[in-house]
Amino acid sequence: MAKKVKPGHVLGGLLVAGGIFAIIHALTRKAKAAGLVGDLDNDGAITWADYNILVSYIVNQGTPAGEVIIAQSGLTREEFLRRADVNGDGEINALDITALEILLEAPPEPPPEPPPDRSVAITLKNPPYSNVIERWQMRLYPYKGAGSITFRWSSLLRINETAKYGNLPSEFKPPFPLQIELFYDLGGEDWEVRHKFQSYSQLPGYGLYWPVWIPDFGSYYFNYQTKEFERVL
Ligand SMILES: [Ca+2]
Ligand SMILES: [Ca+2]
Repeated sequence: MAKKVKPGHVLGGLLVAGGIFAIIHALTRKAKAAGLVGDLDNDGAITWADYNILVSYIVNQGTPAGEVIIAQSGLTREEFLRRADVNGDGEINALDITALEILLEAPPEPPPEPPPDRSVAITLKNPPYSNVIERWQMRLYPYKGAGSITFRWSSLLRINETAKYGNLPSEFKPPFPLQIELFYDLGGEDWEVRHKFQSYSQLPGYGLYWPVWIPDFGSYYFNYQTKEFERVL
């Protein structure tokens, strides 16, 4: 990081010299905005190096030395002047140094938190009775604690289809228990449960249970052979 140069007293008598450039600047303000205001070395970021350039420019504004600073920036003249007007008031003066200083000393804005993806998707892997099982269905329960009667049904899925539950409300907290039923086709619209299990023994009507839990929101395979959830990458 370049050493910060304090503008201090050197600026006092030099601000008037900016007048002619303020006029030029005003004429070019409509130019298409291309880069970051304040980025005078054109490296894509605002740093103390830009601050030092701005101070040097303002000190030398209206002199050949000022023109050299513009030329060294690699920017077009109008783009340099646009970026040097940090506070956007149409003039380049000490107020822009203050504005740039505020930008530099402000804590960086934390990146916005992406909203959590409150969805669960389960696909079966190695389901049993693969010669006769054609459909499956699943219920997703909201939390590991027993006793909840709130749950989400999947539709009746083909055996290779994924059960998806999107926009789950806040009461759905991982890890999630589940119930699965596997069906075979009786013909017509009739299906018979061939196999079922659940994460709990307590819920009625499900003798089989394996104490396995969907670990989190996200997409998983449930591997019937290992009885584990495998995250879908
Ligand atoms: Ca820069
Ligand atoms: Ca300004």
